[in-house]
Amino acid sequence: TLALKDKIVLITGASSGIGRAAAQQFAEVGAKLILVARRDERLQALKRELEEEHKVEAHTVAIDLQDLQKVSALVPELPDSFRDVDVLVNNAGLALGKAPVHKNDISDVATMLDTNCKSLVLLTQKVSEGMVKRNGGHIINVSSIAAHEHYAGGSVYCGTKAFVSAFTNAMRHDLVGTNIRVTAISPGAVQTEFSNVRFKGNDQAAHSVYAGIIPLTADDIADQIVYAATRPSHVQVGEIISYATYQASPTNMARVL
Ligand code: 8X3
Repeated sequence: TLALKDKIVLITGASSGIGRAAAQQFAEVGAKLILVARRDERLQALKRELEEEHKVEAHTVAIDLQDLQKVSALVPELPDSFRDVDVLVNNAGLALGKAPVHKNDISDVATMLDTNCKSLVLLTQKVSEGMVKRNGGHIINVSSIAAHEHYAGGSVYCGTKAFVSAFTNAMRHDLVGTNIRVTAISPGAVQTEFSNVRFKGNDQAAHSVYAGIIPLTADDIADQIVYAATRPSHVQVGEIISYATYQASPTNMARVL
């Protein structure tokens, strides 16, 4: 799509899952990528792949998004040719554990709040400053169906995603009257490393999340992100909520396959 040719797209959590798939799909349509994640080796491999296969430029930033000083410094430290971000994809986020509220692990709680909420707010502030000056841009926040439908063992994760959705909708008010678009993408069951992270390497627990259904894929969600980003400039997609077909909520899946 011509609309994204040479546009600068910054993606957090770009080394795996939805973020990685989004980087590949944006590269396919000729965007320049800023890839942000912790794992530098994976970022370097992805950068090489995108540059070789799609002939686009990519810049990597290997930081832990929990480090708010590094998040603050991210935009000022970008090379000049990457500084004017056109599309910000706040994709990085995680769930840790499924503890009930009276047993929440406070260190897990802090990691979820820092990554899913605090760092997203800070990076959005830093990138949107430039977007407001240039009067244009698109902020795409990856939320979850967990923002809308809450479940036992998800008090903090669901809370962080409800935050992401509310933050997204409120900032649309702040930015109304500008050419900046604001979108939330709220997926259901997507098979990525999400559940391996949530269950801390208990692969059987992770696997059972998707048992008996055909889960969404990272590419399915990347497709929605690129869809939102490629609408004509007068069209602002507010939110895309999607489920696996054999899923009706985070906890209601027909495991019949
Ligand atoms: C999606 C995963 O289990 O909260 O974020 O629906 S879940």
